Amino acid sequence: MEMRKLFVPAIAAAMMVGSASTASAQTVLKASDVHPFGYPTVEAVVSLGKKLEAATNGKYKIQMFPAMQLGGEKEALEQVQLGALAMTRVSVGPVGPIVDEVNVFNLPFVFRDEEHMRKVIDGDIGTELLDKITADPKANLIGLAWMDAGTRSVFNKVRPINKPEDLKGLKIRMMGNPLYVDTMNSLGGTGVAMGMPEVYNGIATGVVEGAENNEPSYVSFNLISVAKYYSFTQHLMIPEILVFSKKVWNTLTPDEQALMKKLGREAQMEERVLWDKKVTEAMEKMKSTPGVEINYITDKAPFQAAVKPVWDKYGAKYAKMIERINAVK
Ligand code: GTR
Repeated sequence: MEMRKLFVPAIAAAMMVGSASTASAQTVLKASDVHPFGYPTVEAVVSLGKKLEAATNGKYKIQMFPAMQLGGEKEALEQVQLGALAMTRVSVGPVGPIVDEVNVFNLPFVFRDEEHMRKVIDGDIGTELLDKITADPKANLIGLAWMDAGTRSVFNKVRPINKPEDLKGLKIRMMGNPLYVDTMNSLGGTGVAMGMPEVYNGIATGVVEGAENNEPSYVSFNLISVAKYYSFTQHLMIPEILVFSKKVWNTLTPDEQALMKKLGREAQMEERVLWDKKVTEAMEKMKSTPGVEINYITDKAPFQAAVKPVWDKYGAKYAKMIERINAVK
């Protein structure tokens, strides 16, 4: 067996391990996502689970808890750190306060466009930042894969936003990361940190006047029914991340870990195909929903100028990384 193992690729070896242990109990790896089934990030992880089950001959199975069944992303990350969940797909937003290096992706207008962002997460920088998460001794996480979450724009129930001044007096929900609250405050609005489970009611009851997100989330979380003005401010392009529990990871064999990494990379690529379709669907829904008003902003310069204090405050320590991100063509 040892000799044979030397000559077979890691993946085949992992399969052999699986087939040799068909009699033993199946290990259920619990996964979570704030989005429902059908959403690109959820489907990419479900697909990863099917492949994992096949490749290990049923030794492992992924059980998905979607749609905020287990709470928001902060809670999910805590569960993964403890090992109660094997993995979760979250925004880079809530990972920033745990592993500071990834906060570079949370800077407003850091990517030129989505193609640029994809090249960065697929390339050396993406791999390096996943490894930084894994290497962080206090994070207890394994950075497994990136996913695409398009571009975030402001929506609210008061008026369309065409210039930063239009945000004056509006309380806008941001994800729980001080960098985002500062971003909204610099843009002219008032940033309010809140978990996703509170956003719908928050807007409906007027705790905040709006929030910001990509088109699929605006539709999927049904925020479209409480905040009718969607303005393409496109101020943040935050990738999503699939993190694995270090505690659970350490129970996998090296071959199984290699298999998980390979499947993670495949999930990264599969998700974006689903993503592009989802954005088109969401736009159709937004255009066909009575009362929804969409406005495009052709000149982003005033918004980019407004966030200069955020760059002054947070940008300096990422200067080298930002240079490298800019150099990705
Ligand atoms: C979505 C993202 C989620 C979560 C959510 C939010 O776009 O997919 O991971 O970050 O936004 O605003 O809380």
